[in-house]
Amino acid sequence: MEKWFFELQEPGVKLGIEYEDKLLEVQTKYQKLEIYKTKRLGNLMVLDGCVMTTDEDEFFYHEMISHPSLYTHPNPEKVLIIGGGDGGTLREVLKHPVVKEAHLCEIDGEVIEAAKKYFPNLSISFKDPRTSIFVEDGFAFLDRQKEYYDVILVDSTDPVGEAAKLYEESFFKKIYNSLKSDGIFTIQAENYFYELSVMKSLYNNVKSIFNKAYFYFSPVITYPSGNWSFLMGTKKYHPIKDSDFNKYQIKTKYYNRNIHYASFALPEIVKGIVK
Ligand code: AG3
Repeated sequence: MEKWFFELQEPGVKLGIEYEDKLLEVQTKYQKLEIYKTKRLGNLMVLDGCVMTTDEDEFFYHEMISHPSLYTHPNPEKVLIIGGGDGGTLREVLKHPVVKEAHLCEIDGEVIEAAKKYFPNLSISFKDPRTSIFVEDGFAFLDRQKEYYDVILVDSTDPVGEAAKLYEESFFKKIYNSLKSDGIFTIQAENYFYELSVMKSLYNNVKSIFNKAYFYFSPVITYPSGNWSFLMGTKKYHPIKDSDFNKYQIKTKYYNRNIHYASFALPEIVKGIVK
């Protein structure tokens, strides 16, 4: 008997992934966490019914949420990740030899524990000596860190439920205050095929705090529409003019210099929501 996991990605549209075993199903304090061993995509993590990551396609998302900011900032020594409990973003951040401190602030400790057990390839950097992990709410955490970080990355779930507040203006104000005067931040930003209005309000919220905001894009095979967006807010630097690829090389599967430049090209329908 075939066993399938389905995510209802949009009314009338489901993504199906065939699996061999369900490895975990728990209701944590914050969300329902499921892990599957799939036939084709390695292990799959699901939160509240939504695909978070799979072993096979995780690199698109984790490389692309990290490297554009880290190659735009000339010296990203102190980096904070909010969310990102699976460790994939942390692993990418720590590929940069200039990073001295990588802080991960994840509200749900059970996601971190599940990643250690079921996603060794993602959670590998929890042990890195440059890593500090904080299991707490990002809002409260940011209040204690004034002008401390060079880069902040927000690697969260969709803007519903507990995570909705991570997409609001008041949160971006806190991020702004926790960044140094030339800091950069990037947040995962849904997709323009189904969620253009979400992207529009996110853009407006970021733009009202940071004077510069730039969308960029990447495929992520298992996410709604298969094409994902990220939004970068910067205090000073420009992702095309200021990015520097000569400083050092890192090993990636998707990201490179030309992908960096190309990813910031705006489709016509997105041009309509930015100013
Ligand atoms: N964070 C963004 C996941 C959004 C996926 N949405 C969905 N499947 N409906 C992923 C966290 C991975 N570190």
